Amino acid sequence: MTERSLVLVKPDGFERGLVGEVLRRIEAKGYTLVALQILTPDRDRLAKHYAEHEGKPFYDSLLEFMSSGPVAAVAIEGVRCIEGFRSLAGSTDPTKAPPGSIRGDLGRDWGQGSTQNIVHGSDSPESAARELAIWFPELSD
Ligand code: DAT
Ligand code: MG
Repeated sequence: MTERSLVLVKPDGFERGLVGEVLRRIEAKGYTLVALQILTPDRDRLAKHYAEHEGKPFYDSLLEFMSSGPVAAVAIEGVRCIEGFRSLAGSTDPTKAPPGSIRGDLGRDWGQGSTQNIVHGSDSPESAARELAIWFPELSD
């Protein structure tokens, strides 16, 4: 079934000029780009986006990092693209993420307070719907 997912190229990826590389991998996989926006997210938006992590030790530094500069927010579409993009991204810790994945090929641990790992991808259909409404309200019915 065709579905949509939210991808973010985080400030570390944007600063390193990796937006094109991430989009290239999404398109090479065969997913469609539905919407794309460059913006520096404010803390209100990030608090909504990362509500599940509120209260965790890395939460404050995560919001600090994510609001530190421009990100590319991308709505993608394709059959099983939620699961598929998570696979393209690789696991959360870029040191352990497998080579071949975005995080495994392009990310590393910089020793910061929150893990910097190039990309975000929605982790379930429920998360995708919730997150797309936060970043692309105009796409919602
Ligand atoms: P993912 O981005 O793989 O879905 P997540 O939702 O568990 O991972 O966490 C959101 C982001 O928060 C993650 O991309 C990097 C950061 N993070 C997660 N766990 C962390 C930890 N234990 N220490 C530092 N940063 C962490
Ligand atoms: Mg997550």
